[in-house]
Amino acid sequence: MKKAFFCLGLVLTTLSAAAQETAEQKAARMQWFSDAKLGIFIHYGIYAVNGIGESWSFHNGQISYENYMKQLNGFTAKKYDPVAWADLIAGSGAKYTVITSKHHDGVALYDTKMNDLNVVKKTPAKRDLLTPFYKAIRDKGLKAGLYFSLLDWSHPDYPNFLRDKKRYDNDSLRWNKYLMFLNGQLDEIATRFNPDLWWFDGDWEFGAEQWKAKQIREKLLNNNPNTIINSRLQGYGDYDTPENGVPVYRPASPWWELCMTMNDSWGYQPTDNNYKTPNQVIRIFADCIGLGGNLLLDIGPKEDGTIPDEQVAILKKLGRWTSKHSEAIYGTVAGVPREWFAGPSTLSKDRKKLYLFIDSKPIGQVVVKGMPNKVVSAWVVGKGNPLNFNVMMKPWWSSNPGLLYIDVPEDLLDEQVTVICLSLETPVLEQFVK
Ligand code: H79
Repeated sequence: MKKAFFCLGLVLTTLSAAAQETAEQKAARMQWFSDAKLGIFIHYGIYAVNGIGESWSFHNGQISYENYMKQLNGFTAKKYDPVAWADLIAGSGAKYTVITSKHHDGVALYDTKMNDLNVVKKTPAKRDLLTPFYKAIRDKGLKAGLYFSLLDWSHPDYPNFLRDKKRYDNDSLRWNKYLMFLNGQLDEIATRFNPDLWWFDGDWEFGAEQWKAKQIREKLLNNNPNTIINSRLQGYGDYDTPENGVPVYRPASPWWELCMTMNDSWGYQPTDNNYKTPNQVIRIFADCIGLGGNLLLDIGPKEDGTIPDEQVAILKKLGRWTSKHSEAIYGTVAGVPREWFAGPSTLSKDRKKLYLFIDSKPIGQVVVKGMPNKVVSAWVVGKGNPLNFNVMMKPWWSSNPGLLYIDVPEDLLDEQVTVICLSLETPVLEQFVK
C-alpha cells in the first residue's frame, strides 16, 4: 500500500515538472536547435542490401516479407567508418545528426535486449553500429539525434503488418504487450545513448492515447530535461517536421525542420538518380533558414557502410558554401519580408545585421524596398569586400524609406549563392521579422 502511494506521488510530481515548462524555458531548451540550422539525416538499414524502399517495400507488397528479411544476411557494414561519417557530416556544416535506430521494419541498429531483431544478432555486421557513431559525432561537438519508429511492422504484438493484412483488432492485452516492448526500447535508448533529439516516426497509425504519447514525452524529458522531441508524437512534440515539402510561407510554429531526401529515396537506392543539384540544395537551405527553420538533409549509406559518391559530393559542396557564409547562417533568425527583398534573408540575433541571399545572377543592382533602417555599411559575406550602395527616391519631406540599391560586382559573386551583409544603424523591428 505504502509503495503504491509512493509510486503515485512520484508519477504526479514528474508529470507536473514536465507540464510546467514556461515559454522561456522551452525557448532555452530549443536554443541549440534554432541556432544549428543544418542537420544530416541518415537512413541506414538492411533495405540498402537490395537497394529497395525502407520498410514500405514489404508493407506495400513490392517484395514479400520473407524476401525483405533475407536482406539481413547481406548486411555486412564491412567498411563502416563512423569517424569518417562524422568528418563528412561536420564538414557539410551540419551541427546535428539524426540516425535511424530502428525503422518501421523493426530492425534495430543496436543490440536491443528487448528482442533479437537487430543487426548484432541477425546480420553479418554482428555489432552495435550506433555506439561508435554516437561517440564520433559527440567527439566532434555535434548534437546527436536519433530516429525511432513507434510502429514496428515486424513485432508479433503490433496490430498492423502489411497494408492489407493485420495481425489483430482491438486486443488491449496484446497492445499493452507491445507498449511494454516499445517502452523497453525507449528506456534502453535513453539510458545507453541519451539522445539530444528524438525523431519519432510512424505515429499516424494510432492516436495519442493509444501510444500513451504524453507519458512517453514526460519520461524522455525526465530522463533528460534538455532533450528535444520532433512533432511526430501525436501532438506531444516540440517542433514541426514538414517532409519533402519546402514551406512557401513561414510555418506557424517557431520551430520547424524540413526533412528532405537528396534524390527521391531515404535509404540507398542505386536506381534512383534523381538527385537535386548542389545549387538546388543550397537554395532550399537558404529558403529554410530565411523562414526561420532548419534543414535535415538525408543520406542513405550502402549496406557496407560507404556513402554513395553523389551524396558525398553534395555534402562537400554544401560544406564549402556553409563554411564561407557561416556568419549569415548559424545563430541567425528569420529575415525580412519578401516585399523588402525578393529572396531569402536572415538577421543576426540583435537584428542589426541583415543577410541577403542572392540566389540568382543579378542584372544590375540588388534592390531593397521599404526598409526604414539606415544602412551603415555593406559587404560580401565570406570575402569582406565593401560594397557601394545608394538610396534613391527618398525626398527629405517624405517618410517613404525609398529604394536601396547595392552594387554587387560580378567578380564577387559566389558560384552558388552570394550573401550580402547590410550593417544597420538600428535593429529591424520585431514586427517586420517574417
Ligand atoms: O523514414 C522516412 C520514411 O520512410 C517515412 N518518414 C521518412 C523520414 C515516411 N514515409 N512515408 N511517410 C513517412 C509518409 C506517410 C504518409 C502517410 Fe499514410 C500518409 C501516413 C498516413 C497518411 C500512407 C498513406 C500511409 C498511410 C496512408
